[in-house]
Amino acid sequence: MKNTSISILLLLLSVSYFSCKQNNPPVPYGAIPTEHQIAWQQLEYYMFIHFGPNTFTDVEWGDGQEDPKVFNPTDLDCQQWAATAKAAGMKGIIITAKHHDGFCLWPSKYSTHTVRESSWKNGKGDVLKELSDACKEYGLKFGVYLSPWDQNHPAYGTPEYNQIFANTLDEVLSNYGEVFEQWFDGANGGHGKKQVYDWNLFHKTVYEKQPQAIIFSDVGPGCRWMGNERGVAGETNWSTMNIEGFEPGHGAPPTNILNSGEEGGQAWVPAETDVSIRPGWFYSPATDDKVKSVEKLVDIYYTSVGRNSNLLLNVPPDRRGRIHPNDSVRLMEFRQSIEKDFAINLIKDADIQASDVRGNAYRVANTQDGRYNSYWATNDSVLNPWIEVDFKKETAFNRLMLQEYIPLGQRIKSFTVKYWDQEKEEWSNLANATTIGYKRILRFPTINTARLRVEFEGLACPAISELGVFHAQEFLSPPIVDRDRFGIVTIRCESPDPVIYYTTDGSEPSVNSIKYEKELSLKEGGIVKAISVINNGVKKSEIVTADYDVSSGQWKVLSESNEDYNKAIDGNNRTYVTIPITEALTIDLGKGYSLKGFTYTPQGNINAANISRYNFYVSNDGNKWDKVKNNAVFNNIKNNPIKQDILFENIIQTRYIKLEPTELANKNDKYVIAELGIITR
Ligand code: FUL
Repeated sequence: MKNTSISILLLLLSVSYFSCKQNNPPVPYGAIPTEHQIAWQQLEYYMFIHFGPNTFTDVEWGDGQEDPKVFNPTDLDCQQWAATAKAAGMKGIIITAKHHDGFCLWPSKYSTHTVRESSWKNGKGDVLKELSDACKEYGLKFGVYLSPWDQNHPAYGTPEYNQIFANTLDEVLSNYGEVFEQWFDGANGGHGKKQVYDWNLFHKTVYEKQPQAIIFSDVGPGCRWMGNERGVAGETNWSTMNIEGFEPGHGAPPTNILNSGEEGGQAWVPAETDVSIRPGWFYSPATDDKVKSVEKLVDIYYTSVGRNSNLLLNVPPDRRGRIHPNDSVRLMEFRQSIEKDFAINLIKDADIQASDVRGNAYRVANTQDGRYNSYWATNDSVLNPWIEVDFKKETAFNRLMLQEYIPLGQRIKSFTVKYWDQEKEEWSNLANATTIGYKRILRFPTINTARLRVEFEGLACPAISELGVFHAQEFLSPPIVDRDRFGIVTIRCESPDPVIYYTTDGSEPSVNSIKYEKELSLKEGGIVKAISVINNGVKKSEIVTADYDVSSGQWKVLSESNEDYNKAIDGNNRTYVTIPITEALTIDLGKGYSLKGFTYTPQGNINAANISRYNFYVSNDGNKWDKVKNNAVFNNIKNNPIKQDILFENIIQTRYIKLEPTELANKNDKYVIAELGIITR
């Protein structure tokens, strides 16, 4: 059997060698990238910085009415941001020069809500100047985010605003050197004031001042949002999409299209994955212990860079104006972890053959040379070729990396990975996948084999730049801590056979802490920190922190009693209740509490009918109600549906609470609550 396949292979190779030797490059297929888009794609990974008044006021969307004096970093150090980005392996930094509150991080002459009006440096500071200088010093690209939605500018909602926004853009793009990416936010949660944006004017302004800049928005034209803020690009991810007739924000194609792009789409608009290292985009001391784990970040790397998308990872500076040590340490661990995964390309010493090769300049060895610009290609008519890798000995691996030569367009529609099964003496399926694009990395359980084969299905003859096979480390999963509504805490771990240790006094757990053997009770709330360990601590997981307030065991849902409504207070974020929009959710807490605020956990799905605006009431007898929040906003809940911690201005003594929706993130006649909780601690 083995001999037969080798002879077939030799025959095929000699046929392709003697019969067809096209030495001209393949013709590009479909929409293709500009030289700037190619250079941009090769950056792969860079930093997002959300910084502004929100950093100091603990909100995700400032309403533009905040006192500019609140912006007062005590020790701002943009060099520390740049040094951190560089050490993390990032290629640039994009900063929120102006977020939805309209506050400008430079002393703009088109606004009165800027650093000039703040307390920082007595109004003499300029964050864009400091950051662009630091980026130059550290050899990093510099990019700017400007939100067209502006809740402060008095002209917003009038035709004049478009020119004012264009002037603002012009100012930023003229004064801080080269800008590699111009980030346009499509969000517009504004009530009352509506603005019809003049996108043509905005684009013209960008290209006039920074012709090389890649313009980001939901629909490009330089690169596109990939449809969620969780860090998960489509498994199928075309860099092509139809953008004609669409606009950023409300006029954008559905998020599933943004997520996967479109085969044969008329424009080249590659995906960019923007995601925050913390739950929210802006810094909050409340999230210091909620920085994403290395395991999570590595997963995000595979679902972004590994799926033909650049990764824009947000790292929000703290109130000093520095990147918090929890974030920077995590970034370094993340870099090390990725570098370890890809340290040894196992095909370096392997033999590679292909079923077809265009002329000599396109030989299959080009996929092994570590140079993006040399590639393997087949003759024009060969759309279904294969590559075979012979490691010459049993080799263990669990990652496969492929790169298409994108200057010729995105040509591969799907591919199948097979391994040689020594026992059965046949090729067995390892993975089926769809698109490749600039970079695709497949993950699968570790396999031991001497030979590997990739079969392609092309829309045009394939042009493959690089091939990589790696043996990445397996993580020891961190513990999963759950508490039910009666306050009973259980801890488990998905990796097999670890020992779990935990603390409840806030200290870091280690092998000397309490060993988890049975559930514990935390009725009145508390902090659990846990770690998984194997081999007596030789291998450790990351530490997980779960912070609980009083449990809901004694609570009762009073609204139209239907069993399911209890899912809103069952302590489980994975279950949720749907309630008719006309009905509020009322809860009897069983006794009076001193409330600092409440929490709303939405369903974690971007298309869910989560509450985006609400009224909140309290009562001591369940009859007479006080409204403590009136048509208030759950900021950015549509795109980032995470738990909302809402604080009241004063502590309120109450026994009954009521949440009433006034607007939903997605149109529906029912709304969703995964959990409703209170803040007393
Ligand atoms: C969204 C904004 O509304 C968020 O606040 C954040 O800036 C995110 C990157 O984009 O559209």
